[in-house]
Parts: sequence; structure tokens; C-alpha cells
Amino acid sequence: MRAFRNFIGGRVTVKVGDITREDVDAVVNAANSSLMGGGGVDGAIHRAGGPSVLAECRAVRSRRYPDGLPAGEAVLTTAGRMRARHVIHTVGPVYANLGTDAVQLAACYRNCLRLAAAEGLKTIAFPAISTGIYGYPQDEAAVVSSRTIQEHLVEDSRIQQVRLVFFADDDANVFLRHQVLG
Ligand code: AR6
Repeated sequence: MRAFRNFIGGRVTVKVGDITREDVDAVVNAANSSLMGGGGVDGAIHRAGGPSVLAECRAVRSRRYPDGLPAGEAVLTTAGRMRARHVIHTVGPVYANLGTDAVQLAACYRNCLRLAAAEGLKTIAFPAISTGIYGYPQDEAAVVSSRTIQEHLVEDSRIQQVRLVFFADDDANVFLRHQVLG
């Protein structure tokens, strides 16, 4: 796992690797609204975390979200067998080239950070939400995610480190070219 670059005095780190191996308080899952698992990073997180992650997702569904987790919302579960303590599951927008895409993607990052802070968590790792199966262009997503993270960290000092974990060098490089971190 390589650290590419740091921003905001080291509070944001851009890395390349497998997010399921991160030793953070919470790894973020780019889930779907069923919370029952899927492909991409969702599949990797459920495989690495094991059945306790799915069991807690089922409990969240039945207690709080019987119709599924809406896009932009975030919920917390155990991380099971992963090194991380928790998974924060969020549902990104399926890219449709509408104004609502950016609003929902920003809500994902903002709500994950707010939830982590409210739970007393200090370190959080994000994948590039919506930029895989959900088709969000990586350059546009870089602007939205970096702006939202920056806004949150400036307003709230509780989160000490945000790691942005890209699966491939090319993905990290697109992010680095388009991000707007200060
Ligand atoms: N570590 C870090 N990044 C990863 C990993 C990993 N282990 N695996 C994939 N990525 P995607 P989405 C990257 O498709 O677009 C699922 O089926 C990947 O290269 O996982 O939000 C869900 O159940 C890409 O850059 O998430 C939903 O149905 C990024 O993670 C749907 O996919 C996000 O790609 C969500 O689609």
C-alpha cells in the first residue's frame, strides 16, 4: 500500500491499494441500498469482514431501513474480521448526468464523516464512491469528494485522518489532477 500524497497537514492521505486492509477506525463501503452485498468494493468488504458484517446489515435494514438505505445516507456496522473496527456503509448515486448526482455524492462523504465523528472515530478510509459500477466519472467525482472532505475537516476537528484509497495508480492520478483540497 503506497501513500501518494498528503493534504491539509496530513489529515488527508491519498493511497493506492485494497481498502479492506486499512487499519482505521472505519472503512467506508460503496454499498447498494439493499445493504446485502454486491460486487466491487462492497463484495471485497463483505468477503474480508465475514458474516458478522452481513448480519449487522440485516439488523439495520429491519430496524431502521426496511425499504433500503437511500442514496447519500450512511450507517455503521462492525468490520468483522478486518483490521478496521467498523464499516460505514453508504450508497452513492447511479450516475445519470443530473444535478442531483453531485448533491447525493457529496451527501455520502458528508454523512460518513459526520457519523464517524459522532461515534468518536478518528480515522476513516474511503473508496472512490460511485466511480465503479455506478459509473460516476472519476474527474467529476474527485472535485465533489475533495471539496466535501475539505469543508468537513475545516469545520470539525474531530476526525484526525481521512485516507482516500484507490484501487489503481491511474485512479489515484485522476483524483490528484482534479481534486480541490487546499
Ligand atoms: N479497495 C479499494 N477500492 C476498490 C476495491 C478495494 N478492495 N474494490 C473496488 N474498488 P464500486 P460503486 C474501487 O463498483 O461504483 C457494488 O455491486 C473501484 O475500482 O465498488 O459505488 C455495490 O453493491 C472503484 O474505483 O462501487 C453497488 O451495487 C471504486 O472502488 C455498486 O457496486 C468504487 O467502485 C456500487 O457501485
